[in-house]
Amino acid sequence: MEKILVTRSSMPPMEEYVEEIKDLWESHWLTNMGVKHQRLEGMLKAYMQVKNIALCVNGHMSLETILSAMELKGEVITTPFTFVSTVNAIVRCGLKPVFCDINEKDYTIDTAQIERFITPNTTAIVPVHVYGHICNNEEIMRIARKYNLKIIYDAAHAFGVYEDGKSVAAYGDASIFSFHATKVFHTIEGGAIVYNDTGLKDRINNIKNFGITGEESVEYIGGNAKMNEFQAAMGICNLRHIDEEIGKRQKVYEEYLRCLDGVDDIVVWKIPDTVKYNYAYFPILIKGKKGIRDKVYDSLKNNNIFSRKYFYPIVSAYDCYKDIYHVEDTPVAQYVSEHILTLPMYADLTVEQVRYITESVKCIMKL
Ligand code: T4K
Repeated sequence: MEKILVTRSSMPPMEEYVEEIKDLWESHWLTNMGVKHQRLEGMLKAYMQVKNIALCVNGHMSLETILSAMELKGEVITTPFTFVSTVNAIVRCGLKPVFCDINEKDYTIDTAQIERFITPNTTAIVPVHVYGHICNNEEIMRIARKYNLKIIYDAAHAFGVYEDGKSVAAYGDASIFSFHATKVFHTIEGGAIVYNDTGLKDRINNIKNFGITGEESVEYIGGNAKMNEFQAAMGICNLRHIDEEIGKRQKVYEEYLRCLDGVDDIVVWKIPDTVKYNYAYFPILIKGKKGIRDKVYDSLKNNNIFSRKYFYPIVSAYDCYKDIYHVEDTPVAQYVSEHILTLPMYADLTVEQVRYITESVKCIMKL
């Protein structure tokens, strides 16, 4: 039996990619904001309905770049139920993460609790649209306005998500996206910053290129976060197939729902009627005793099904953070991380595979 991994990168037709990269052999221009980079930026601006975008080498550097371009200082409120990148980027930019708990409904930041973490040192909120579940933007915006805070969304999982016809990329002062190979839309490795303030354009583009502002001038202490031409070419090809990609994922998702309907102790997030989802992940929350999720995870592995515990442990439990933070301070995040399991999800997952996965889950839960 072939291994079923948690995801599998979608590939455009090989001939299409080869055709797309051919002219790079003529131009010899391989990186540093070349023509493919510019073209993909234009295509993404239209697709994501945004006025400003900066492509980056990956999602992580997108977050570091925008945080430094905004010249933030002090404390930033975020959640520990995320990939470690979110928090590492905040810390690496000299900021202090302050952890707010998540809500039980969709695992995004619990907006009812944000205000109690605000101090005179708070300068921003970095909410995470985890799994592509949209945060309560209206409430986050109300709080940010009241306390004069910036909002930078970690939208790594949320490419192609819309609410009431509006792109998720339009929320906040800025959002970052990941275009990693494991994502709904990918550029092999890659990412992007979308942002409202057009005045930040030069600073962002300079910071992603070492802070260089001219042949003999460096105005910022930047890094190297540029997307190269081969990455951009992959993005151009993949973007042509994005509707098909999301459509196929939707079918997988619907099959999962059919197969898991009525199973006791398994909770699946319900897509709100107002949301056009991207079907990025298929997390299930397994209720019951602590340890049941691990039992399902291990047994699935024995059946050659490689689910993942995204996101366990929560970031505050990692060695590099555990002496500063306490997992008990965010009990919902802690509970969810111990009970969540992301089942395999990708466009080419077959109906038979979904049935095999869900039958395996059901059998294990009965034992
Ligand atoms: N913020 C959030 C909330 C994030 O989740 C992430 C990244 C970021 C920020 C940072 O964005 P990037 O800098 O990565 O653009 C994966 C991804 O590497 C990472 O992008 C993602 N989140 C995270 C949730 O998952 P791993 O360590 O779990 O990946 P890995 O190598 O175990 O791969 C998972 C599965 O994907 C494999 O079992 C098979 C499949 N796969 C993997 C690769 C590398 C493919 O099919 N093709 C591939 O090339 O982190």
